[in-house]
Amino acid sequence: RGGKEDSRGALVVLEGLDRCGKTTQSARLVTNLERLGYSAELWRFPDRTTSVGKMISSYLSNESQLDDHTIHLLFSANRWEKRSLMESKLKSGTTLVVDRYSYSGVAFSSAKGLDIEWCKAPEIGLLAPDLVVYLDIPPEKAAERGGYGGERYEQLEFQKKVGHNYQVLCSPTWKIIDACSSMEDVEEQLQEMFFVGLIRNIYFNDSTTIV
Ligand code: 2DT
Repeated sequence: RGGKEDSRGALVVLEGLDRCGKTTQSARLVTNLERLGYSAELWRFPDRTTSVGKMISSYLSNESQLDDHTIHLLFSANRWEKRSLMESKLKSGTTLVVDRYSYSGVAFSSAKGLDIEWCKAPEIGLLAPDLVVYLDIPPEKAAERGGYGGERYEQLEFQKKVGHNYQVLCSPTWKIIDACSSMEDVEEQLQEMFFVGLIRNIYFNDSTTIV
């Protein structure tokens, strides 16, 4: 197990509503995989460190306004600018645990009323995950956890729409964890899914429709 040079890393994506525990659990999974001898990295989208990411960050914190289509395409561009690094990391054997990906892109933008097929289009050609884990929490429960910051989208009514869109996007290959369970339970289930539920194709299919 672990660290074999001849096998590529896995692309694992965590999705879910705000306050479902994605960030904590992504970090824990990476720590656990490293402990088991895997090469693993924690990634997140939006990646706010790039110039596109800075525009996104300023939009999210309400410091700037952008047309809904424009910001949608920036989120997508933020994934595209990371695609080649992502591919080379995976090919060199590093597993990437990614906190949000294309599914957030579609679920959030279509919650504003944008056409869902239009929202999916710019994601075509990005790397398809080997495993998508959805941390499932009712929006009301997530809101009770508090800590909704002041960022755009962090409002109950909007999160309800996003939750509905995730259900629309959810494919049978997604693994679902009840995010109301204890942190330890979620952590354990996630690790198990990494080993049991992972379907790792040898080659990436560049033209995969990922959403
Ligand atoms: P964080 O709180 O996780 O930093 O997310 N979002 C995210 C989109 O609208 N489109 C996307 O493509 C992605 C990746 C979800 C910041 C917010 O940005 C939203 C919450």
